[in-house]
Amino acid sequence: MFTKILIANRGEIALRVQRACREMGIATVAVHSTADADAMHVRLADESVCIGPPSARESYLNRSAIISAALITGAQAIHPGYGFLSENADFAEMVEAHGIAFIGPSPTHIRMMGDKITAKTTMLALGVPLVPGSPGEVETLEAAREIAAHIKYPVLIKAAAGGGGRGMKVAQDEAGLEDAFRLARAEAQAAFGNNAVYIEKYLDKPRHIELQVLADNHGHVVHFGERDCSLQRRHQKLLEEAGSPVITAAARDALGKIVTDALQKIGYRNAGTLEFLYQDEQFSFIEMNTRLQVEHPVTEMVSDVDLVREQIRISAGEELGYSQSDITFRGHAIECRITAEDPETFAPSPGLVSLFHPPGGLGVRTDSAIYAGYRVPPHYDSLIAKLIVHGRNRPEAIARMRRALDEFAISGIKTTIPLHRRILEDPAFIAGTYTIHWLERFVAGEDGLKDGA
Ligand code: MV4
Repeated sequence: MFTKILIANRGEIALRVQRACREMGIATVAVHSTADADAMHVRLADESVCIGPPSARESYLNRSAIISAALITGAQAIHPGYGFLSENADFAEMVEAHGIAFIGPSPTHIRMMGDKITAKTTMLALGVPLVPGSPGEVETLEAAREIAAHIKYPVLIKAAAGGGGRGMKVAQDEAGLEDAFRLARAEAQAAFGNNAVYIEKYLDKPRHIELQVLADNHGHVVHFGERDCSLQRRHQKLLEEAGSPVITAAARDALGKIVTDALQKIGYRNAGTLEFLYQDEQFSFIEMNTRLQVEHPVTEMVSDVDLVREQIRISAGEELGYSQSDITFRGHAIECRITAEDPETFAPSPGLVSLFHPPGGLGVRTDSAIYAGYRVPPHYDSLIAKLIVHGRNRPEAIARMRRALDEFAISGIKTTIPLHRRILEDPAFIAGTYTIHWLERFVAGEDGLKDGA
């Protein structure tokens, strides 16, 4: 087992990884920008190294500075967290070339899933269900027309290098196809330097359901059930649940079997998440994330497994040591992402936190790196806390989340806590019938009411 790990991240996820390391008796190295010198992840680490100025490009994305920090401190492994360099295959390769373990999948698998077309053709060949669409890249407008006519409108043009909704265009009918095709290609070229696009049938009211997996280096692959991440606004998730209110145990088991068999065949290792759209009781694979995700705690709460500890054990070459039938799910978990933003306009609200009192009690977990007297810097993501609750069932988890949100005291900055309170009171949320479009309308509706008043 490693004796020292460098954590190439900041904020709550840096603390989250430190916690797993500490429980395993592993020393931690923090890296930080000059803006984060007073940050909690620096204070709580055994050692820290300043890797550059505030801009992420020059610090948390500074690959050689981070690798130098690992070499200087004698860290044997690097955990990338999420975001930043977590899905950068070149970085993973650099890390390994320096004799340091990258706590994540192989560079080959990161690269394979980073290209959405390769990810889809790989999954198709392995028997994972997909949305009807082009088998691969669509290079010409004529080819796009042919495929769209075959799968029927509306269709969606997506960038191969995309993900998270960037470079996506809907064509409602043949008249709209040319514009959608050209725009998607131009956007993809500008945003990713890669104009490859593909086509899918547009699903109008899906849920976003993702499956958590772990694979060791010995051919064992298991899944930890699904998360429902349908509550999003502009591709930013606000609230996640495990399990999904609409997925049965039988459907979960069936999908889990298909997915674990597929990943076993390609020799995938470490943590991963497969994203699906779920509509009319059908799962359709869209993308795979080759990292630990922000919302992993809801899976931990229902499975009672420390996913970061498992990532570290796997990376050190240990076997999982349990099989699928040993993984059981208990109760229901909900996570609210609390950001330093105006809850109505979503304008960023960095600044000095004058008071910080997180909620506690049975079944309540707060993952956060902020404290009273901390100044939220304007340079990074606005996530300041993840509030996670567990209950014996969904109604109990909802009641607990409402209670925890009411207890949460943060002063000095605006946060999205009031928005979460409203969501948790809404009949559509309580019924669990929402799709990926619900939150956008919910937020706009509130604005509409105000404008009309
Ligand atoms: C789709 C879709 C409908 N039909 N694909 C958006 C981000 C990217 N991960 C995939 N996305 C979508 N792909 C087909 N064939 C609708 C979306 C989508 C979406 C997906 C998940 C969560 C929120 C979303 C919001 C808008 C659109």
